[in-house]
Amino acid sequence: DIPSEQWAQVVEKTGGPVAYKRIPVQKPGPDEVLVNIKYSGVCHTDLHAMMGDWPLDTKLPLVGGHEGAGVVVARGELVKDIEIGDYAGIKWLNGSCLSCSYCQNGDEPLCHKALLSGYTVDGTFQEYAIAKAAHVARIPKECDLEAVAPILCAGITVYKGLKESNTRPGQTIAVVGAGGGLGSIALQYAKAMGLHTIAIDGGDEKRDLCLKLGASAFVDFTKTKDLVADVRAATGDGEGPHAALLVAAQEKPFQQATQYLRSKGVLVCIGLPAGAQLSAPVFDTVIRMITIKGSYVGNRADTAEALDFFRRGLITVPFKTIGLSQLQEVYTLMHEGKIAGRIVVDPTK
Ligand code: 8ID
Ligand code: ZN
Repeated sequence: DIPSEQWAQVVEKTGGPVAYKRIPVQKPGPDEVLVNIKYSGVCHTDLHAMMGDWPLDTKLPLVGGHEGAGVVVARGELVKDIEIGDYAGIKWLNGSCLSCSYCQNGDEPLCHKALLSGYTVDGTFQEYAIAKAAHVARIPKECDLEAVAPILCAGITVYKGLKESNTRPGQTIAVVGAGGGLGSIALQYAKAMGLHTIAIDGGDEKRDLCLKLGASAFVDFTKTKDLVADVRAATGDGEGPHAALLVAAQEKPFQQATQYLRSKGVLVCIGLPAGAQLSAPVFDTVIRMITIKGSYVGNRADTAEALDFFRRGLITVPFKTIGLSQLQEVYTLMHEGKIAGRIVVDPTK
């Protein structure tokens, strides 16, 4: 009883808006599964995709979305290791070739043939979505599909970024954009890993959320007179954090973050603001031995590990659920930086 038609949000032209309409339900190919999406998180990447912010074209028309949690309802003939009725998650990495040197080494996000959910293939802002069985996240049955949805991009990405930061328990990491979707979840993973966090974002709603989620300090970028000094002062010895996880969707912090890092600190860049450039003074970067790196989603093992933190109850996702029909309103609020935590959409409403 899979219907032939369904509700979806479709980007018909770059720049938007999204159109809420009926479209056909697709059939999975031999190595694919069809997932009945129960809930999908809305990531800032979905807004970048609609707006054409990046130097990589999307498919058009496009069904966005890449944080989809649901139930497998059909599978291709080659699929043997996931059953009809299993919980499954469709994440940003919809598929990869599995045989190139990147895939062989567990760097599947770097595969040149990677398929991207809600970008180069249709994603999770529809009732039924398709992904390669090899890449579908295996969601444990005891997980609540509504609360787990944001783990499928935000969770995996910040968990991987924290690993890339090379921090150890007891050290301090700054989370830039800490009140947003990725940031609020990053505070949780960092805490579970035994790190102190300095949350950086703007406004009282986000401050209250970050402190509630266990941040040791909050620095308001909209109010501070000297952000670099305030971040440094928030560490015990005034030397600054051992690392910074940069998940903001604006360019400014990419010019600033190395300045408040402690010597030998690591800047992990994750946010992808349109047309942004990184910059840092060469002299200071060299003599203080600063590392600057990028981090891009996660592989299948990172996915399973990030889900296991959630399963163990270590991660509280701050989310609010609304109907998929209201997606354009979510984008408006997101553009204005007004969403604390994550918005989750219900495709049946
Ligand atoms: O794999 C990846 N690298 C990856 C995966 C998923 C998402 C990258 N991303 C990218 C998205 O495309 C987006 O550019 O990470 C960025 C953050 O995604 P999000 O968490 O879904 O966005 P959000 O919920 O809008 O949160 C962004 C937060 O940044 C704050 C905002 O107030 C908001 O809370 N922020 C901004 I905009 N400018 C800031 C600044 N100067 C800032 N916080 C501190 N300082
Ligand atoms: Zn995302």
